[in-house]
Formats: sequence, structure tokens, C-alpha cells
Amino acid sequence: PQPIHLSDYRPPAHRVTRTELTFDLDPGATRVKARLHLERHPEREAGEPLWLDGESLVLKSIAIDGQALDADEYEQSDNGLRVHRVPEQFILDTEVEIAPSENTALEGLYQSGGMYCTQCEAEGFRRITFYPDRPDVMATFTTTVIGGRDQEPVLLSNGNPVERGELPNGRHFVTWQDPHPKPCYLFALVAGDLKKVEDHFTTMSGREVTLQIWVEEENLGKTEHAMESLKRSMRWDEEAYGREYDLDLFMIVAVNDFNMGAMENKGLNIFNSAAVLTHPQTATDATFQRVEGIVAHEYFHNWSGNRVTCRDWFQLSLKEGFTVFRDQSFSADVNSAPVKRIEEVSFFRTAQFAEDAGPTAHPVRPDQYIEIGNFYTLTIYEKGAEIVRMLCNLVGEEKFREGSDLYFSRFDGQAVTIEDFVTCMAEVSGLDLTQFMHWYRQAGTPEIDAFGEYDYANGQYRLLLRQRTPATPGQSDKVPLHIPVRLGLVGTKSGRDLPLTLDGESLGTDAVVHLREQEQEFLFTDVDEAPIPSLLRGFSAPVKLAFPYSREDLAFLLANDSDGFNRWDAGQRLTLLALDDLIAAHRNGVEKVMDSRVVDAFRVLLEEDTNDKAVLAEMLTLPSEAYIAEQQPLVDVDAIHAAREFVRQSLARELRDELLAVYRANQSDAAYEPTPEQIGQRALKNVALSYLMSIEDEEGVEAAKAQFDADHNMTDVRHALTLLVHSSRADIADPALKAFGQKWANDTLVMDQWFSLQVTRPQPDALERVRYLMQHPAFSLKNPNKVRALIGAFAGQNRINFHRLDGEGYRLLADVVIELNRLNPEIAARIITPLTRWQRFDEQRQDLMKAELERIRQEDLSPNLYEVVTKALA
Ligand code: DPP
Ligand code: ZN
Repeated sequence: PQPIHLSDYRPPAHRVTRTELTFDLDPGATRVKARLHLERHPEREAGEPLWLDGESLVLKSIAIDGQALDADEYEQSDNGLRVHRVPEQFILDTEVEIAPSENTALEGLYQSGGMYCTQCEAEGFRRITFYPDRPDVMATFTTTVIGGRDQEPVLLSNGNPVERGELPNGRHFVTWQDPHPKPCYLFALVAGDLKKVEDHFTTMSGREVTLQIWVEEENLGKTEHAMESLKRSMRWDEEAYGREYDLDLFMIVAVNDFNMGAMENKGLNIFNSAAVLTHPQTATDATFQRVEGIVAHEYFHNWSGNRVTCRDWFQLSLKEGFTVFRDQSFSADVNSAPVKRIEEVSFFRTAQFAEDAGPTAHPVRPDQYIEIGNFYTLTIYEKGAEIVRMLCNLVGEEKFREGSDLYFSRFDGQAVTIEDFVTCMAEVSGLDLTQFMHWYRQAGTPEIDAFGEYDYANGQYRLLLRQRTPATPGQSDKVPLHIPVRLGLVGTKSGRDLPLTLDGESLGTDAVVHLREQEQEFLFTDVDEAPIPSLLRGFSAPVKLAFPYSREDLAFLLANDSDGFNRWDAGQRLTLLALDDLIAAHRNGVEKVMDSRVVDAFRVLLEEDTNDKAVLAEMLTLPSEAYIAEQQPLVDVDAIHAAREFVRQSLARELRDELLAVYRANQSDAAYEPTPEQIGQRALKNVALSYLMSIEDEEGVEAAKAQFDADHNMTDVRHALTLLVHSSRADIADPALKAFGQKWANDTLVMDQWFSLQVTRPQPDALERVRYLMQHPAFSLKNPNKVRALIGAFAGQNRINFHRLDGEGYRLLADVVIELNRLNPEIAARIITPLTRWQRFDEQRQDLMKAELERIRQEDLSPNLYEVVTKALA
């Protein structure tokens, strides 16, 4: 497979203005008729051939302006069809046959259970019909779906239904019309025996919109939270961005077999059932919040993505980065904002930093790819969102809104680029964003080394910032970035933020300094007492920042920083320093000693009377093994696990009574609600329980068992069950696990959780459990959620067992990847990720991991895996 380059972009030779489709559904032989109204692109010369993408299609007929084409008038290949000569303007009719029942890749039209559904982003539409499958071709769509009256009573597509009727042989049809021109990646079709929940929304201009969530009958009781989230999102987008919904109908469909979380098809969002269905008895708080965020995300795409779309797939972050930023802002507004930020950053610094440091590192706007399906990454999404957040902070909220208004009005109905977006922000603010654009071009995580010096005599604080971005594959030379660093100086005497004066200008007590040079000095004057700097507040830029803080400094910031995010971060840094010592002690076979400063800091936290329990829960949570690993030059899996367990158990022993008190004080019988207050309370209680269970404290074990037995809500039940299963108390865990598995045997989403919590246990039998559970009747490699729940959870979250020195963890993952290469290339290329990070481990593990990658390379690889494996072994 050959890479595609951004620099080769040209508008298409022909564009489609109207698309008329007819689907005659059949599992093994669906017929798709397409009538395309085509014309030459005004920027392209006359006489160029017509190119249509198409894969795995059986062509039945092709005609231009009613004339069937002769065999020598066109040429068909594996990836499309070329018509040698076409008029300036014409109508193309094709008919193809496809087999949804055989489609295990879950791209294009496929079957999930008894229903038909589609996934077209990025390039799935070419598996449905011959078409210029690129986002800069935007057409209106009219779609007729024909199905069995009994088997597919519900027939859905984009837009509004305009006609329906009965047909012979027990068939019926519905015709849908979508008046908004769209690229084909936003096309959707759903057919099956579905039930709906309906609601209404009145838009800001007073239009009535019907809202529908379509599910299989047994899931009718699990839609309420998604519906509420949808209405909140619609209102929020009106208020925060002035964006109104533009059709009379908005539909969401829940599908069990789905590669992604969800898809923003115009007027017909298709969701992975795991990202939309909730019920207090079956879904955890984390799922409730995830559903809220994803419903918002997909809804927000209606403007940032659909009305204004991407010119080409290199611009993917134009819609994804912006839309993630929008859903993050929404979630912060409707929940605890500091906790949302802590969660985002904690995830980002673990997972995106690792991506940036690995063999598949790429810029937020890549300049080449082999398979675009491999670029739905944390870099494109989350780093893209961090860039938009920086833009917002740079221009200020008001100008940002002005810039986004300008962007939506100027480019409505168009397919545009990242420059177009940034230019709007530059225009409204008058800022020069030329240097800022490097954020989109440069891969890798920038590192800032900061140094500070207080001059008592002159009352000055000198802050030196030095930036560098490490080399990444294909990008050895990096230029300095424009990095906004939000900061404060916390007085060591007063514990307060000191007034900031820079170059004679008074900046208040919390300010942003702009690092543009490779090295830059900032001299703060009129600093009355010795300060400790609080740097990169709120994670104001997606960078790693190092400052030579002492543990006393960090304990001080943890107690005094006015920025909630940095308080949390100070605690993390303090714990990491202690962990460093313990990791070294473990490696050197020296006795481990717990740093009393950490214990003292945690004691203060536990005794603190705070309102935000969710923040407190975050503060009490240790950095994950994955995040600790990120901080190490060479990852020692066992030492990290041992050190972290040691800290957990030491804290539990020293603070046992305080933890038990917190646990008891936060128990509640109140009816479950996914409110920020309740979620925070449960999180705090469950963190305390985790500590108690780490030492298998008798009262802790009793509490976990009681919490499981009480069966109050899934958050508490799952947490208790996980702690029991991860403990040595098989006497309690085994019957509980069995009872849980039986109770939920028919609920596929709960069974996903049942799989995950078993294979993440630290005991040495975890890998054998994975192999055993792969034979379980509820497991299937064809269902991406199951693959993620079992294989993904094991390889991603059970580090000591995945990295077993006998190489069995790697072998297991490689076996699965090889199977998935045939079944579902997109999932195969994702699930392989932990194997591609071999550079970070010791030589013995490196060799084992590389050997498995080599074994995979011997296979007949899909472009998806080919690209990832080649990069991993380069
Ligand atoms: N469905 C994916 C998302 O919403 C891709 N657009 O991010
Ligand atoms: Zn998206």
C-alpha cells in the first residue's frame, strides 16, 4: 500500500450535486441503485476521466444519461471504477450488489444482530456504491429503503421521511430526503425491528424538533439519560455557540456491533450501544458521564463537522479537535469543572503522551497516511482539542465566540481546512497566529524545563523557561512553539497568590506568559516574599513541564495553590517522587520505606472538609501504573507495580481509621441519580474502600461484600465486585462473580464489565482467564465491545500480566490481532497498540514483543495493520 500526501491535494475532477439511492435489502444480496447528478468541477479541466471509489461491489449495470456503457468505456479495479469520457454535466446510474451479512469489518452496510446499519466514516461508503468517496464532494441525498414488512418494520435514513408505502411480497419502503448537502461519510441507513422513545425540543427560534432514540425492545428502559443529555446539548449549543438544529427530526440508534463510540450522520446518529444505553442497575457513573459526553459530541458535530466539514481527511482534527473541545466545555458546564479537567488531563498525559512518544506519533494534521482509519487517534482528537483550548485562551472567550460565529457563517455548506478555522480566530482577535500553526504540524510532546530564582534584595523573581520537542519518526528537526503558560507565584509566607508585575505591567495574580523562543526569561518585579511558582495552571498547554520542586514545595502547593488543577498536580508530583525512590529500592533489592510527607499530605486531605468530593477522590487517587511508566526512562513493569502497591498499602495502614470513617460517612441509601454530587460522593467512598481492600482489612472486606450484596446501583456493585475479584478472598469473590454473571447473562453490556473486571486482576492466573473466557458463549471476536472488554482491558490495564516474562501475554494479543486482521482490520490495528510500544521496555521484553510483531508481519496484512506494524518495526 502507498501513502497519500496532503501536498497532493486537488479538488475532484467531478462533483455530485444530487444523490438518489435505492436499497433493496437482503442479507446476502442487497441491491443498491445510485443515480448521481454530476458535473465537472469548475477548477478542473474539461475532458478528465470520472473516478468513482468502490470496494467489494458487484457491478450489475452502469449508464450515463440513460445509455448503458460498453465494456471498453470504463475500467474497473479493486478500489474503484474509471469512466474514460464523460460530458460536462450528466446523470450516472449504477446498480451494485453487496452482502451485508458477510461484512465483519463493520464498515459500509452490515448486520448487527437482526438489524442492518451503516458506518461510512471515513471511507465506508465506497463499500455501498460507486462514488467519489471524499469529504469535499457534498450532495443532497434522497434515499429509498426497501425491506421486509415483518423483519424490517423500521426503515431509517438521513433527513426527513417524505414517502412510504407497501410493495408486493411482504415488502415495504420509506423514502428519506436530506436537504443539506453532505459528504457521503455522513450517510446512514438503519433497518430492523426497532422500538423508539420520543421526545421534543423547541429551538431558540421556536421550531419544534422531534427527538427519537431507536433501540431493540429490551433496551427501551435504558434511553432516558441519553435523551436528557441530548436536550441539554441542544440547549447548550444554542447558548454557548448560537447553533440551532436544522431539521425537523433528530434520531439516535443504538447498535451492538460498532467499531467506534458513535457516529454523527446527519439527522441519524448511530451509537455503539455502550455509548448510549444506561440504567442505574446496569451502568456505572463513568458510563453515565461518558454517554452524556458522547451524545453531546455527536450532536455538536451537526455544526462542527456536518454543516462545515473537512476538505480532506488530513483536516480530520478540524472537526474532531473542535468538537472534543466543545463537548469538554459542555461537560465542564454541567458537571464539576475541576474534576472534568483533572480527568481529561490525567487521561491525556497517560495515553496521548504515550502515543506521541511511540512509533505511530503524528502531527495533529498529519501530512501523510496509508489508512485514514488509523488516524482516529488521541492526537487528532484530544491534542486537537487542547490546541483549540489554547486558541480560546489566547484570544479570550468573547473573541473565540466571535471567531467561531465567523467560521460557521463564512464556511456554511463548505469543506474547509484547519487554516480556515485559525484564520477566523486571527481575524477577529488581530493576533498573529503564524507561529501557533506549528502546533498542527509538529508531532511529539514539547518539554519545558523551568527554573526560578528569587532575589530577596530586589524583590524580583526570575523565571527561565526552556522548550524542546523531541524528534519523532519522520520529523527530526523541530521549531520552537508558541506556548501559553498560565502561572501564579504563591507566597511562602502568606500562602497566597502574589501580584504579578512583568515588564512594568501589572497582570493580577494569575497570568499567562507566552513562551515563543527556545529559551526565554521572565522577570517579575515587586515580589514581596519568596514564592513557589505554580506553573502551567489548568494544564494551559499540552506539554511536559519540569521544575526542580522539593517535596516540601509540593506539599506546600498541595495545601495552598489557588488553582485546583495544580493542587491536584502537586499531589501527583509529590507521590511520583516517592514512587521513584521506591522503584529504585525495588530494583536494588533494598527495603522500601514510605515517605512520611505523602502520608501526612493524604491525612490532611482526608480530614479536610471540602464540598467537592469528586475532586477529593481524584486527589486521593494514585497515579496509574501507565502514568508512572510514562515518567520512567525505561519501564520496569514489576518494580512499578510493586512500588505502587507499597504506597497504596502503606497509606491504607497508616490512615486506616480515617479511610474507614470517610467510607462510612459517604454511604447513602438515596435513590440513584447521576448528579455530580452523588457521583462525587460515590467516588470518594469507593476510593476509600479501594485502600482498605488493598490491605484486605477485615472491615474493608465486610464492607465490600455488603456493598455488593446491597445491589444498590452498578457503580457500587461493580466497584465492590472488582475489589473482591482483585483480592485473595476467593471465598467471597468466586460466588459473587458467578451470581453476577448469571444475573446478567443476557445483558451484553453488563457482561462486558464482567469480562473486564476479571481479566484486570493482578493475580498470575489473569492470562489463563482471558484464554478461558474467550471460549465463553457471551464472547465473540466479531463484536468490538467484547474484544475491548476482554483483550483490550487485559493488554491495556493489566500490565504485570500482559508483560509476563514468558511472553504469553504478547502471544495472546498477537493471536487475536491475526484473527482480527481477517475479520475487522480497523479493530485489529487498534488493539495491537500495546505491542507497538516495545521500545520502552527491557531487552528481554523488547525481543519478545518484536518477535510477535514479526509473526504478525508474515500474514497477508490489511492496509490498516500493514501501516501500524511497519511503523512499529521501522
Ligand atoms: N464517530 C466519530 C466521532 O464522532 C468519528 N466522527 O468522533
Ligand atoms: Zn467526533
